[in-house]
Amino acid sequence: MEELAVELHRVAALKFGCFQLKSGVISPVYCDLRVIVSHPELLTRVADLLHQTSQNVGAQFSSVCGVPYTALPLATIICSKYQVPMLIRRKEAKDYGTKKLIEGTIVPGETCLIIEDVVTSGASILETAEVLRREGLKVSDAIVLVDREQGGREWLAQNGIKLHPLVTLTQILELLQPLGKVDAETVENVRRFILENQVSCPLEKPAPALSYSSRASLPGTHPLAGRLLRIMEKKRSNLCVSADVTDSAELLQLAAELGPSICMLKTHVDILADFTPNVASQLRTLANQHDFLIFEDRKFADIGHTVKHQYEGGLYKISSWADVVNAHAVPGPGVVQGLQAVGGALGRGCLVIAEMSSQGSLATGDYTKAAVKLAEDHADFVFGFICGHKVSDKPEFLHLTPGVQTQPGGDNLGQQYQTPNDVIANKGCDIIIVGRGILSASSRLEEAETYRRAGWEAYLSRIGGEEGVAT
Ligand code: 5BU
Repeated sequence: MEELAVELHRVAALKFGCFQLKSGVISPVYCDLRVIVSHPELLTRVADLLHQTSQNVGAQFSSVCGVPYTALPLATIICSKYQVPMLIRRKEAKDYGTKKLIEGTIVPGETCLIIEDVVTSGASILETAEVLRREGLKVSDAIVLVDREQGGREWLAQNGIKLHPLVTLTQILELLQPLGKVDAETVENVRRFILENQVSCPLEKPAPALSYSSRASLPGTHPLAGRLLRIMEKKRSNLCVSADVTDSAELLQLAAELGPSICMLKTHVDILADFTPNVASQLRTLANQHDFLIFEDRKFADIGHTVKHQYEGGLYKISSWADVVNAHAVPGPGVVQGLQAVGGALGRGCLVIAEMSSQGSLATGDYTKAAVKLAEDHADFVFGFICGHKVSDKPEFLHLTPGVQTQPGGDNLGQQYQTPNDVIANKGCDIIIVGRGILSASSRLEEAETYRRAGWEAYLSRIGGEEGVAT
């Protein structure tokens, strides 16, 4: 270990002095272990020691994954020398919609060992572990060259990962000081720095969820999403009623009666037996009067050229009265671009269907990720998702969830229900879409109010507020 400490110091992988970190904090020590790639002997020695540690601690594994980038060559040497299959984690976030996140053969159920050069908070290790775990692999141990002792070990332990460092920062100092490589003052400064800069465990302190109204004014929020978020806050409603009726008079009656309780009315205009343009204009009047948005659940899914016509023309002229429409991601960007060519100038907005509530839906995994990317790439027109759980961390995007009833369950044609509390408080979505849960009640208004209250209370519990403080 003494030899290792001296070598790391010699090649300036460890520097002592006064360094400003990315966070702005001044640190008396700087670990730049990337430089070891320029010192093949040291690189091989470190790889050997990492492997030896994995054996000493009895770690069981079938593959090794180095946290990108510094640990990649270390993992490569270990895998090559000791004949262990390697996995490579891709780091290019941009490609995540279309490219694999892990290269190499994944055998779900097997255990992968993580290799890392230096650990501070443990966030990089955990990120890598999460990607591996999502692919079905088990991760229980991480071997690391240097532990900065700033809380990473504890955080990883809470997430089921044992951290095994070759050496800690304190041990390095204890080895270097008697050799005259660092003075007593430096040792003391580093000790104090470690004590005063413990990284708090992100899991213990989740970022507070933003309120609807604060999200309304974010610079990246689409104007229509901003309007919707303000309506939600003003009416204390995250309820969208799915007005799945086949008679126009009933639709208008529903909009008039439930208008004050909802932030949005969802229609399927093509199930109306007696649609006329006058129905659309009366619906518009009611929407303006009661301050809710109209969402035509048309689920466009064709090439851009065709959806332009479907949106603007035909019998329904959807773009002339619906604030919001939705689109499947399956055709690729053209579908959104075609819709935007019509709706963009009218101030309309679009939701991308990232997931569906129906049993056996194919909109999962990489498809969902690609749908999120499609939305992010067209954020000047797409302002959210239809989904069953929160699919994007960007607070500018809204998550709307169909398949909601007070009792979980389903119907006999594959619909699956979650409760308002599950959708809003646990899954982190923003709007509940309720059809039959309200439509089949003897008093639709009373039932709508029950859903509105349930959705709103779940929202308040999510943002950690109480009635009256969600501003
Ligand atoms: P329900 O009566 O609450 O089951 O009606 C749900 C509505 O939401 C209905 O109009 C569906 O067409 C719509 N929906 C859905 O249920 N699931 C989805 O994934 C999508 C839309 Br997209």
